[in-house]
Order: sequence, then structure tokens, then C-alpha cells
Amino acid sequence: MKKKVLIFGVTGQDGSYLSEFLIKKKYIVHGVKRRSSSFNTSRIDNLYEKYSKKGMLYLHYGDVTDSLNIQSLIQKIRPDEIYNLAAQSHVKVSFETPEYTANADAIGTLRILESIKNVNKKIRFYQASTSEMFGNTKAPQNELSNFSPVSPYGTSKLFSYWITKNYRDAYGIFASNGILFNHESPLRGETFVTRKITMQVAKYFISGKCNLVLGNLNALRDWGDARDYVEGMWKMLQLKTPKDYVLATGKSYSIKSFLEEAFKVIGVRVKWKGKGLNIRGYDLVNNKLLVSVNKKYYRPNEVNHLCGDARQARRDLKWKPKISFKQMISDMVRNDIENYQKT
Ligand code: NAP
Ligand code: F7E
Repeated sequence: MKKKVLIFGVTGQDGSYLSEFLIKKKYIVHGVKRRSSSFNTSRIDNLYEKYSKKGMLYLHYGDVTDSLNIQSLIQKIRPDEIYNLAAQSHVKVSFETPEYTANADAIGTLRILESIKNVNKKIRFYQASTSEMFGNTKAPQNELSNFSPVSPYGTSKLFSYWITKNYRDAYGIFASNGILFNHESPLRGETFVTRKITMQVAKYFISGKCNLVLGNLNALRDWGDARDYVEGMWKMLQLKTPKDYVLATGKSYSIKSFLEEAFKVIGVRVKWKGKGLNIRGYDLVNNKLLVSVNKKYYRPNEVNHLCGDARQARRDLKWKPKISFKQMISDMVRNDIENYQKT
């Protein structure tokens, strides 16, 4: 009998790569998509076309703010594993929609766990926890570091982290937290800083025009590639006993460094002038303005330095990232150039 998996958040970056990965592992994948007034399945359309007729991929309407929907999906599908990737995942937006963020990112997890408890305690559960839970705790951060979130997003995710542990300890449910540091890809949402940059780099390459306006350029992030990270998620659920794991590369770079690296892919060197809100980046050769800064992209609170220590995952899961920082950026820029050429 093939294993069945249920993915909340199947239409997101990770949901798409995880579905592909699990289909290759011979799972039958059930994904939950939200009702939307416009199409929201572009990241999984190609998979759906290829695998739905073969009975390997099913999509269901649902929402993690709807307990009845969650319970009936779990009852109907009877999955072996559940991955909760569903979230309002944008940190800055969480300051503007804190109540909704808590409803989806915190209580949403509780709803799924309660349904697992009621329907079948043997279902294995993965919770998409995040390095944002560390806030400004000193880097490098690992499974033993203090949590000190500084946004409604991080705080909501911390609730989910603890409730996942609580259900594991109280009811013996196989429930694990993957504490993942930033991971990007050509499918990254367009309002996250990496994709915002690579799309503008592609535009500059094709059209010679670039209007990149960013916020804090000095924050440091540990950026890996989503395609490596979904494998780590699955590995966590294949262990004998559930445990929480950090997935990270162990290297961090500033937004400025990411940007310089992205422009290098198209052979452009960036020259910086000014400081703080007045900093500007120019094309070294022709002096065209490439990037400026606007306060509106700053957050009320910033996480300054994330750098993960994933030695526990390396030891127990035999997991390590394969795609380098440079390779990931190059893939993202090249993919955005292709997208741009199609439009
Ligand atoms: P993403 O691209 O923003 O995808 C989030 C998914 O959740 C989308 O499918 C979205 O649906 C869905 N969703 C949002 N609200 C929902 C709701 N109320 N009910 C059901 N589904 C809902 O995020 P991602 O980058 O793939 O990340 C996956 C998960 O890992 C998220 O929980 C994120 O918080 C967490 N995480 C991400 C990173 C990272 O660097 N990428 C790092 C650590 C943790 P729509 O497509 O309809 O919007
Ligand atoms: O910001 C700075 C911003 O929005 C990264 C999510 O997947 O990873 C992600 O959260 C940094 C921050 O990602 C802009 O201030 C500057 O310091 O790409 P981001 P994030 O906030 O790190 C964690 C691990 C998650 O769990 C989240 O779900 O870049 N920054 N200028 C900017 N950020 C954005 N978005 N836009 C700018 O214009």
C-alpha cells in the first residue's frame, strides 16, 4: 500500500517542492489549497497536470482557520503523514495583520493537532517552525538557543512550536518541529527580499531598467535552497522517535551581499554611495541608479543576525545542504530572466 500524505500550504514555495519530492518517493499526495478569487496554484499546476490523472496528486479546498474543514479532511483522507506548511509567512505583513497571523500560524497548528488526536494518533506530523523564533538571540542559533521572537509572525510560530511539543509529550503523537532558516528558490514569493532582488536584476538584464527600492540592507540571513530543505522535512518524519531539528547552512550574508551577488550573475558590479536611508547603488560602468532605500520597507522590529548550527540534523538525519549560495542565486536570476522573456 502506498503511503498517503496531507500537505497544508501545498500552493506555497515549500509545498510545491515537497509535493514533487514525495511523489518521487511514491507517496500519494493530498494538498490543501485556499479558495481565492484569482488562481493561486501556479506553483503546482505542472505537477497537477502530470500526476492528478495517475491518482498521485489530489487537491482539496481548505483553510487552517477552519477546524471543521481540517477535521473532515483528515477523517476522509486518513493520511500517514501531515506537513503543516500553511502560514501567513511574511514577517513585515504580520505587523499589519497580527490577529490573522496568530489565527493561521498559531491556532491553525493547534487545530490540526487536535484533529490528529481525535482521528488517529498514529499520524506523523511536521510543523514548519522558523528561525524567526530566535529573534535577536546571539548567532549561531541551534536547538538549545533561547527563543525570543520580535514579530507577531515569530511569536505565533513559537506557540506552534510549543503546542507541537506539548502534543508529542502529552499524547504520544509523532510530532516534530523543523526549525528552518531562510530558504529560497525560483519559486520564492515575489515580496521576499531575495526574489524581489532577482526579479529586478532580470528586468535590468532584459530592459536596462531597474527600480529596486528596499528596506534594511544590513540584516544578516542564513540563506539555503528550498529544494534541499524539503528533503530534511521528510527525513525528520522517518526517524524512530520524534525530535526537533534546525536546518541551516551555517553561513550568513547581508542583503547587500545578496544583491551584489545577484547583479554579478548578469555581469554587473554595484557601486555604493551614501549612508543609511540615503544609500544608493549604481552600475559601476554606466552609473545608472539600480537600488535605493525607503523607510516603508523597514520593520517595527528587526531580526539582525541569523546563522544556524545544523550539526544535529547532519548527525541524526545525515542531512546537509547541497546547493550553494551562489548556485541558488544564479538559478533564481536565470529563472527570472526566462520568466521575463516569456512576458
Ligand atoms: P509560502 O510560499 O508563503 O506558502 C505558504 C502557504 O500557506 C501557501 O500555500 C498559502 O496559500 C498557505 N496558507 C496561507 N494561509 C493559509 C491558511 N489560512 N490556510 C491554509 N493555507 C494557508 O511559504 P513557504 O516559504 O513555502 O514556507 C512554508 C512554511 O514554512 C510556512 O509556514 C513558513 O512560515 C515556514 N517557514 C518558511 C521559511 C522560508 O524561508 N521559506 C523558513 C522557515 C519557516 P496561498 O498560496 O493561497 O497564499
Ligand atoms: O526579509 C530585509 C528584511 O522578508 C529578509 C520568511 O520566509 O524567513 C523569511 O522571513 C530581510 C529582513 O524574509 C526588504 O528587513 C530589506 O531583514 O525576505 P524577507 P524574513 O523576514 O527573513 C523566515 C525564516 C521565515 O520564517 C519567514 O516565513 O531582508 N529587507 N529590504 C527586506 N525584506 C523584504 N521582504 N522586502 C524588502 O524590500
